[in-house]
Amino acid sequence: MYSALPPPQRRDFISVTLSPGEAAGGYNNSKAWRRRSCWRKWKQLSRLQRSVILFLFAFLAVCGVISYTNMGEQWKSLTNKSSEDLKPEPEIPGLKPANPAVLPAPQKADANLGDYQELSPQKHPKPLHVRRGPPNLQIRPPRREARLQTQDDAGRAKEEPHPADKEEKTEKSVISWRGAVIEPDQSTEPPSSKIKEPEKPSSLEGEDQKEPVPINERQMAVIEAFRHAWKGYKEFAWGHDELKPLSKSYSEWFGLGLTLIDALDTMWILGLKEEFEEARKWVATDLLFDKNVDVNLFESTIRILGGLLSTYHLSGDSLFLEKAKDIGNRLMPAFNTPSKIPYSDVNIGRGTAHPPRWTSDSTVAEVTSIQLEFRELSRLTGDEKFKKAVDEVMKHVHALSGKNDGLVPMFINTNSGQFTHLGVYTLGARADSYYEYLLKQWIQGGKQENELLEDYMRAIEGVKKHLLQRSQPKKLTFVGEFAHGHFSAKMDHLVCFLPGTLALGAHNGLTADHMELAKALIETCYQMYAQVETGLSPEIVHFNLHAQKGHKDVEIKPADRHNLLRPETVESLFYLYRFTGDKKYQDWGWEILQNFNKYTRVPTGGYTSINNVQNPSNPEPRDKMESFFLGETLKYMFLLFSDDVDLINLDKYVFNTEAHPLPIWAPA
Ligand code: DMJ
Repeated sequence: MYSALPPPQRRDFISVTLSPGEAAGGYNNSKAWRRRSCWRKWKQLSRLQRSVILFLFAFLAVCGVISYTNMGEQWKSLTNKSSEDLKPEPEIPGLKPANPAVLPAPQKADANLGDYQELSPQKHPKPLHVRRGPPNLQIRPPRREARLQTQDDAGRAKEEPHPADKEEKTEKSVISWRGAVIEPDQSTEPPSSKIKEPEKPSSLEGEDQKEPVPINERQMAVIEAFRHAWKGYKEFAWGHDELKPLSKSYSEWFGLGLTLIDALDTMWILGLKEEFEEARKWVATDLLFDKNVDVNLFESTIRILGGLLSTYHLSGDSLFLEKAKDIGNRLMPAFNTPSKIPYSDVNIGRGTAHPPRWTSDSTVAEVTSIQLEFRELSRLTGDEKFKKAVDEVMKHVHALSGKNDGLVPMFINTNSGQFTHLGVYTLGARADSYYEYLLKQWIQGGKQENELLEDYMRAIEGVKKHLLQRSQPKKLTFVGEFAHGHFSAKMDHLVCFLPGTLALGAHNGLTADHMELAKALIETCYQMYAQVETGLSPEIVHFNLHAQKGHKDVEIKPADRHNLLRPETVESLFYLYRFTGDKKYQDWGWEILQNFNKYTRVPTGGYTSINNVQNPSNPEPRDKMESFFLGETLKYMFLLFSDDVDLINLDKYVFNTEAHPLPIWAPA
């Protein structure tokens, strides 16, 4: 019998066996029988017994009514209280951000509360607030109104956990560079390779409610410079890629409003809400990616995808995430190559990709400096395909032969997947951000992906072994190039990202000598400005290896004496100032800003690249303002002059190579 029965489908079933009599008896019959027997029993009781029972019933009924009324009162007050807790904070006039941020979902606050209680049951649970108005930023818009809001928040802040409690939580992962070799924190679980749930923008996760540091005069000067640049762009190039400030027109590269998108998060950080609002409207109505246009994968990733993602994080406005998803998807055909090393160009309207016309190579920097953005896009959308595609590139390059002590050649073939043009090693154009992204991906992923760290550490050793030299007469440490067995004392201005990256690594627990090297190199980058007639660096310098009377350390060839308003030196000054607090870095940045104002500012609006940094009386304006001047150079200037470490906190954000801050993922 048992074996003939089908196996139970679920473990929690209940079987009831009815006896034939019960089954046949029927429900009504048995109920009537029970009624009759109760009545008979009641009749058999004495009068006293009946009275006692009736009295007990009456007493219980009265008690029941009283306790019901009390519970009702309590319940009413409880529900009133919780709905007050959930009521949005009163809005403070003038404090609304340019775009109201997406409000945090109440259940998210609940979830946080749960985590918090679980982690530290001895601490008071955080009160549940659903905030309106400006998003609770880890960066705070540096505005006067923001300060007013913080005063208003003061009472509320009392209810927040003590900052020391928070420090206690983060202490483990923040390791100072000071003091020899410091092991990175490896105590947390490796990040899951599977993306599970879409993430929320980081603006909604901030806890900080400290008093914002007031902006100072130098920061005001940056705001003024930005406004001047923006005035030119708005008047003569609105919605186009780049401003041509002298001819009062514009140039088109992708036809996607490159300057506007690159500048979005800078406006947010500088607190320029009117400008931000106007630009946001353009993104909402005019930024359309359904265009038959070829874009460069790397440039559109770092500027457009990166700019949209960081603006989404800072503002909490889902418009930017929607646009980021759109462009991200349209760039994916680039990865359809035999080797999975992406092509350099994609037609975002047609969904086709191809290498440049003259070669099937991509540059190494291009294919290895799109990872921060695509990985973040996967995290936000829950769609793994973006991360998978770019991680595959990194894994492939990690395993590839042809490196020289961790230094990579400049080109990689999209068919074979092999490095090409072997034998030339530089930290400048075509390789630069490969090194930068090794470190930054490692930081982004919570310092768990050891291959990235390995490659980075090996590469820096390679730099020390093959590319470092000292100039004469000032003995400046510089990074040259190595071509087919020969050292060349040539250094691109692009290489000046390196001091900042080294300092960031040291701050994240890598060896203290990286910080020493960073300090030496930033001095050199500063000298690339200071030793030049206009106080502005050329695109490329050659260092003197031998002392010669009347010669400076820095030599400039006629073809290299242009300046494109590039950010790398100010970028590194910012990192160095953040991590050392040495004011000289701010002073150097201030000199550079003044020289930009002196030689590149166009009176009718905008700034221009120049052709000759050696001729103060005629620096030969080139009539072009690159989008990175607003996206990077002015943003890093503003951050450099700030003393507020929470204005883009470097333990919470990592900048992409176009200065767009993306959140560091919490360890799994
Ligand atoms: C920017 O687009 C990025 O910083 C890139 O990594 C290098 N070139 C420019 C700025 O110089």
